[in-house]
Amino acid sequence: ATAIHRLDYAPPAYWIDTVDLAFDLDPVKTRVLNKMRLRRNPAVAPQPLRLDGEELNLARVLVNGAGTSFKMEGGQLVLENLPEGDAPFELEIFTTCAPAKNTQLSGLYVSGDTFFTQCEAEGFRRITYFLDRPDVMASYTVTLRADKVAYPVLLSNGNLVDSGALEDGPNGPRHFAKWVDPHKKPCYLFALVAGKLVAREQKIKSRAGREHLLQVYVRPGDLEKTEHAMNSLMASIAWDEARFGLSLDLDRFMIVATSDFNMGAMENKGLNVFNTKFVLASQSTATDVDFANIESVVGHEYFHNWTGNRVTCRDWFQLSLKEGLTVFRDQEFSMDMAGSASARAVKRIEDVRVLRTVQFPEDAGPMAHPVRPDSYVEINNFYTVTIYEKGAEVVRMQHNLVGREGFARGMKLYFERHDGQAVTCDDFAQAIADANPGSELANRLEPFKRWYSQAGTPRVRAEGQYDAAARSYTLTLTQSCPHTPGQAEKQPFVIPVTLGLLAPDGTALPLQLAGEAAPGATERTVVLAEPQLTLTFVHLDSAPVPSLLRGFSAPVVLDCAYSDAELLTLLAHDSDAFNRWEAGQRLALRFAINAIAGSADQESAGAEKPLHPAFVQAMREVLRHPQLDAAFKELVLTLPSEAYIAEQLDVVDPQRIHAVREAMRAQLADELQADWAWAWEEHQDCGAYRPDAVSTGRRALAGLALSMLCLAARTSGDTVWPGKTYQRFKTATNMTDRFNALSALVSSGHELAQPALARFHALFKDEALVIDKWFALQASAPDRGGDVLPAVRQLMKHPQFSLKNPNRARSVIFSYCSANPGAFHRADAAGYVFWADRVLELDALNPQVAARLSRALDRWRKLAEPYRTAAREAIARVAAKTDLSNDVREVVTRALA
Ligand code: B3K
Ligand code: ZN
Repeated sequence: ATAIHRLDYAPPAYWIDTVDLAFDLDPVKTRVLNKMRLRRNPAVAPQPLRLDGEELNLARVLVNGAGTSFKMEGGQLVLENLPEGDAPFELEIFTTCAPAKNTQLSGLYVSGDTFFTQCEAEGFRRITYFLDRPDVMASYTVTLRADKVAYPVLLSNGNLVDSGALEDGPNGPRHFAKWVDPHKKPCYLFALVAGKLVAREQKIKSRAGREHLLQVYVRPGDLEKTEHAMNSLMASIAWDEARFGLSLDLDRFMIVATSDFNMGAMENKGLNVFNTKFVLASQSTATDVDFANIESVVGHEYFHNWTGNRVTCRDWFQLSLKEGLTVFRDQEFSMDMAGSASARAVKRIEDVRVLRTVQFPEDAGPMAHPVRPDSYVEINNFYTVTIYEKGAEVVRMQHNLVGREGFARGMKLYFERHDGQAVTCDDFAQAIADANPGSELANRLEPFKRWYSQAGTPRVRAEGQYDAAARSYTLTLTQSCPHTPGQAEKQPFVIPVTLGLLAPDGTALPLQLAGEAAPGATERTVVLAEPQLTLTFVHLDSAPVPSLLRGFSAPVVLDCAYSDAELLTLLAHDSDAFNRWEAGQRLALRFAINAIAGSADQESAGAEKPLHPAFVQAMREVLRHPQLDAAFKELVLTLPSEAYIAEQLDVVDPQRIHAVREAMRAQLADELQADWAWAWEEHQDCGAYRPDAVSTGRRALAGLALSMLCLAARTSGDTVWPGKTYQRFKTATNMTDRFNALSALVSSGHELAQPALARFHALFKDEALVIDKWFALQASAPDRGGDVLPAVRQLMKHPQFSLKNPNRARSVIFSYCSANPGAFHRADAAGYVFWADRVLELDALNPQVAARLSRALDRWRKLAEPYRTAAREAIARVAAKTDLSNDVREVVTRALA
């Protein structure tokens, strides 16, 4: 497979104006009749028509109703003898495909007797021959024909214009449905669904006065679990109208859930297809996190209706145009839904935590790529945290540089200019800047756009100098960016740094720069656009504590030589909740790193107490704080993850990191035992279940308290708390409390964990999404003497395990390989052997899922021996397989490069 380059983009040689598709749906052999009206693109020199196709059986090709010559070249159908001139012509293509055999879940496939499609990025070519590229936008008419008993519901994009009975077939009555999509779209937004489904329905009237029918389709029996998804959809519609003036442009908007899905959900025009995980929720089967995820994913897919569908991507290199922007929009939606300033900060911290633990490593590893990549082999490998989450940060910086109102103006201009078009990341940034002349963004647009073109996480070094005689404080900010594959030299980034200064007693100081007439506000945003920026603040009576990068104002690593005392001041007093949390994380990280370095020549790192008493006391004060919200406390009292600690080190010994972090957890559990008991009593009762921000935070803190109390019991031999936890597990009235209690027993390794797991399974054996949790919890349990890998192998033999179902495969294999470093990185290399076997096994079934798993060893070069050599051997073993998919091939090739 060869790489595709962004600079090779050329407009299509033909346009497809209309597509009329007729499907005879049959799991074994589905017939697809595709009638298109095409015309040459007058802007491009005359050339043959090359249509993409994959795993199709071609039966017939007609041009303007007559047979024509064609040839196959590199999988493409090539037509050379087309009518000359610019007049439209008809092309009719008849093919068949085999949905039941489609284990890749791309194109047309069957999930539990229901037909689904997934076309983004390049699945449409697995349905019919087509110009499978996002800049070809056509009007679609779709007719679905199928057996009526097996497939009573027939759905496609747009409006249902006709339906009725057909002549009986060999299996009895047949019927049809005809759908017309009123909007032009690229083929990746095409969808059909056919099967036995039921729908929750809701009629709404938009602000604009238009009536719409909303439907959430699920399997019979799941209907009562769709209320939250429907509420989230209605909230999304209202939010987009209120915040951006964007209304629903369809009479009917449908969501359909499937349990076999490669990712979270898909924004097909008017017919979103969702992983059941992001639709189905009831208080007894879904956790608070599930409820929040559903709200956010329903919002995300809905927001794509404008950012992605009405304005789409010119080519797949521009993927972040729609994904980064839409993630930014769903993040803002969740924050606005959460309400309070504190709840917004909690969401911000959670988002940054994902960015730093997943995207920063990606940006420092072999798969590093710019937000707008320059090349790829397999586009599916580029649906990454860089495109999505870093892309959202790049949009967020633009938002912050022009302000909330300015950004809304920019969005308006973007749609005025580009509605109905397929455009680029440049077009987006240009619109935001043009709507805000004179703004920092408009003044520095070209250098700002390096965030799109340069990979790697910039580092900002901050050095402060207090001059007592002059009563001034000089802050020097210096930026740099490490090399990334193919990009040795980096130009300076435009880095907005939001900052404040605190007096030693924690009060916020008014900021006045030398040369300014009067003191200003206590917070401002400076822009670091050159390699270095020096700021002198005046009229300061003592050395201030700088609070930098507030709200995580740019996706960078901030290096600042804070003293412990300064960090404790920020933790206790910073008015910026993000930096308050960050100060605690920095302290914890510092103790972790010291303990890891110190334990280098010791037998067992776990025997120490890595945390300083002042830190433990500060944690106690946060935990007991009368004003802070429970959700925020839970975040502060959660230690940085093993993955995040690993990211700070040049050489990574996963076992040592695991041991040190466990020792830190045990210390917090032991030394704050009375405080955890207090926190549990204070927060364990949340009344009737509601998944709102306040009660979610209370349950999270109660859950953390319980797990700490079980951990403390492990050292002390106490049986009271494990007993209470088991009781809680049995009597809980919602999944959050029940699962937190179960996790507390499992993660403390208490003997009650086994009976609890068995009971949990018995209770929920028919709830697939809960069984996924049951598998995942065991595969991600803390390793004790290498016991997790055998348990994982055993789980794979469980009758409910299946490699073909992505959710199930992820719950066992990914939970172990990607989310349990202490268990996965074994000195005997057995974890890596397991990984390589699973990558190869999965690749034969589903390359997209296999390629995700293949990334688990991305950071092998940083590993200490013996892990490093063993990991490389495992990757090399995968790479040695000759018939790998492009997907896995690209990942392992880059890993070894
Ligand atoms: N756009 C889809 C992702 C498609 C992934 C294809 N491999 C979901 C989303 O981002 O909303
Ligand atoms: Zn998306």
